[in-house]
Amino acid sequence: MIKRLKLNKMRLALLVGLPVLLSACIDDEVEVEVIREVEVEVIVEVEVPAPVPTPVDVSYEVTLTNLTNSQPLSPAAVVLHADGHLFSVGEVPSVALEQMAEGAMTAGLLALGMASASGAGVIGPGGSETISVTIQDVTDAKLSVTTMLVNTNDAFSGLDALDLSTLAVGDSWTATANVYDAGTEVNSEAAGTMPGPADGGEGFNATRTDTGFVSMHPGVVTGDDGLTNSVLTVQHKFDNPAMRIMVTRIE
Ligand SMILES: [Ca+2]
Ligand SMILES: [Ca+2]
Repeated sequence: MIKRLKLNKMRLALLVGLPVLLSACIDDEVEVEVIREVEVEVIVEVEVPAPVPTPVDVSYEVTLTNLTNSQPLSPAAVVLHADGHLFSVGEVPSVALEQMAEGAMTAGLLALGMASASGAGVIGPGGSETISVTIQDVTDAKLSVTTMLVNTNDAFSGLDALDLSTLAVGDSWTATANVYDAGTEVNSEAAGTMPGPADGGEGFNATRTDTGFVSMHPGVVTGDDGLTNSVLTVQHKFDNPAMRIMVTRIE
């Protein structure tokens, strides 16, 4: 037996009126179908996207000064990276480092950075250049710098993975940089083997003919030292350091 009742028509002072059909089996004999109108408050949750913060520029000026007597420095690579190293003494050099140290090619090293900048040109002995590099929202990058001593087979100077996290706006950091041997090309100092103005010889060569690891550079042997096939003179010799590096965070 079905008993149909209309019960309790309700109206709430809220939003939407909806007919609701309620069926209930009360016992074996009575089934009550309740129709009532209720008003339902509909709460619609709308996801409002969080405001996108405006990127903040973090910028550095890197001033390089050539301290050598007669070793032009190739256009420098200034690289901001998250971690890792561009070079490490005792470690096998990357091809990108080999290309820079033998032939002043920096594209490979520059590509390793979250941000990077290239020097505008050669820094002659006694000269300096300030290179700016900017990254957004990152204040704990590592800074690496490399440049080739171009009157050598594979000597370079630079800085590896300086932690910038403590450098506040306006702060500066200064150090002198030593000369390293990339370990990829034997230091023959012979005519035809060095790309700088003393020789005008070969730059990068994919063959590796040296120790195979990065080391401090032992120095060049020149014609004045009695190496008859060397195109270098005593003026091309260098004692560490070869470059001064000043880093200033400007924003
Ligand atoms: Ca070498
Ligand atoms: Ca090589």
